[in-house]
Amino acid sequence: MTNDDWRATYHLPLITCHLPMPSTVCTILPTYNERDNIALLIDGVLENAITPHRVIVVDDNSPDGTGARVHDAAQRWNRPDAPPRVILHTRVDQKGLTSAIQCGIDLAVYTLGADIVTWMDCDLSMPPADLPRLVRAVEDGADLAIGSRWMAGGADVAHDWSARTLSRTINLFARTLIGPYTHDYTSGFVAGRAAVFKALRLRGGYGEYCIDLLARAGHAGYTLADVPYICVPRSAGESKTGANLGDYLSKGRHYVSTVWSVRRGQRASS
Ligand SMILES: Nc1nc2c(ncn2[C@@H]2O[C@H](COP(=O)(O)OP(=O)(O)O)[C@@H](O)[C@H]2O)c(=O)[nH]1
Ligand SMILES: [Mg+2]
Repeated sequence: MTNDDWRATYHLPLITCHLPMPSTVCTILPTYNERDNIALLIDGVLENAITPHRVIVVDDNSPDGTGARVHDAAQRWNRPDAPPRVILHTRVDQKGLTSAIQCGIDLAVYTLGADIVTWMDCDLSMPPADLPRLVRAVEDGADLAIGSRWMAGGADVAHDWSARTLSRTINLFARTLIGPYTHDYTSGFVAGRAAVFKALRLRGGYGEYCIDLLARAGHAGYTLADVPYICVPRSAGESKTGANLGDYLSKGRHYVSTVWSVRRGQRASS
């Protein structure tokens, strides 16, 4: 007997239930020498997940053995009868943060069919417990959600006064020149709809890619939502961009020139 036969025989009303399908989320974790952070981060992301959630680690063949730690985590999380939740993608012939994130996005969107893609640093400075709030913001209608330090509820307790002042100043400059699309153009803690990444590819170097992506997305009419979070100190290992005033000033110079070129691009296209 089919369902319809049962209904006809017992005069049952037809009840249709429209439950929203949960989004499938894929988090890209770009790593270079994050041996002592990566397993904790993978566990944190998957334990806090609010929807079907997978992790892709894009590791540039880290000499410290990060890949082996990911392999161990995959053994714990993956089941033979289900799609893998932890995927390790090792690159041997390419290096760099922007291309690593883009590589992960391509795998997530075009190979795994993810609805929402997120990424974050793998030093535990961006708490994985905050990730669901970014995912929720996208599920609630934003095209991109940005973990933001420079707004009410957000903060940076990882860096000293000079680095914080420089970051705030650059963000003020970016908001003034590019537009008030976000409070944290240099965030690097992002979640977004797959459709956005089908339309926009990452470009530019470390950190600059984030200014460039958020500016182009805002200018193209996508909805950006800021989600406050508190950036905490790196848990273990070393920063790849350096942590002294000279390093911050050098980063700042690249950020300022990116803001200028984005602004010029906006003017040329409008
Ligand atoms: N795959 C890959 N990841 C990188 C590379 N450089 C940095 N990362 C990762 O990018 C993230 C940000 O780097 P981090 O050292 O935290 O920079 P900071 O936040 O400026 O101090 C971390 O997860 C790094 O492991 C790279 O060349 N390739
Ligand atoms: Mg970091």
